Amino acid sequence: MLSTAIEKALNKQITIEAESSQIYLAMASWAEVQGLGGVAEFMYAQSDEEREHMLKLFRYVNERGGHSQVSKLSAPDTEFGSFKDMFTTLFEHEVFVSQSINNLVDIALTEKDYATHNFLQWYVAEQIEEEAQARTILDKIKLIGNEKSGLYLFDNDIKQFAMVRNVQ
Ligand code: OFO
Repeated sequence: MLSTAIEKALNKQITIEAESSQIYLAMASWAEVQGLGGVAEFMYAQSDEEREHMLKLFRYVNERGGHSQVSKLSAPDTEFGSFKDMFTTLFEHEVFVSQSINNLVDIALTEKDYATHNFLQWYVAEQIEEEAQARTILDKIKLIGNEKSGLYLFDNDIKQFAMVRNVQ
C-alpha cells in the first residue's frame, strides 16, 4: 500500500512525464514544418517514450493500491527559434526531470517505501541515459555551427539515435 505522500508524489511525476511527451510532440511538429524530417522522427520517438514512462508509473500506482490521476497538462512552447535552442530546451528539461526523480527517491526513502525505491531505479538509470544523449546531441550541434551541409547530415544522423533507443 502506498502512503499518501508517495501516492501524491508519484501522481505529480505522472503529470511531468505526460507533459514531457507533449513538449517533445510540439518539438516534433516544429521540426517537421522546418523540413527537418530526421529531427522530427527523433522527437516523435521521444514523445512516445515519455508516454511509456508515464504509463509505467500510472500502472504502478494502481497496482500498489493507489489511484492514478489523469490531470490537466500545461501547454508546451510551440516555437523554438533554432534547432540548437530546441535541443538546449530538451537538455534542460531532462535535467529538470532527473531532479524530480531524485526528489521522488528521497521521498521513497523517507517513507521507508523500499518497493517504490526499487521501482524508481529504472527511472534513475533512464535519466542518466537521456541526459547523456541530449549532451551528445548538443556537442554535435556545436560542431556544425551554422553550416547548411552539416545540418543536412545531422538531420540524417539523428534518426540513428531514435532507432538505437527503440531497440534497447
Ligand atoms: Fe521520462 O524521461 Fe525524459 O523526461
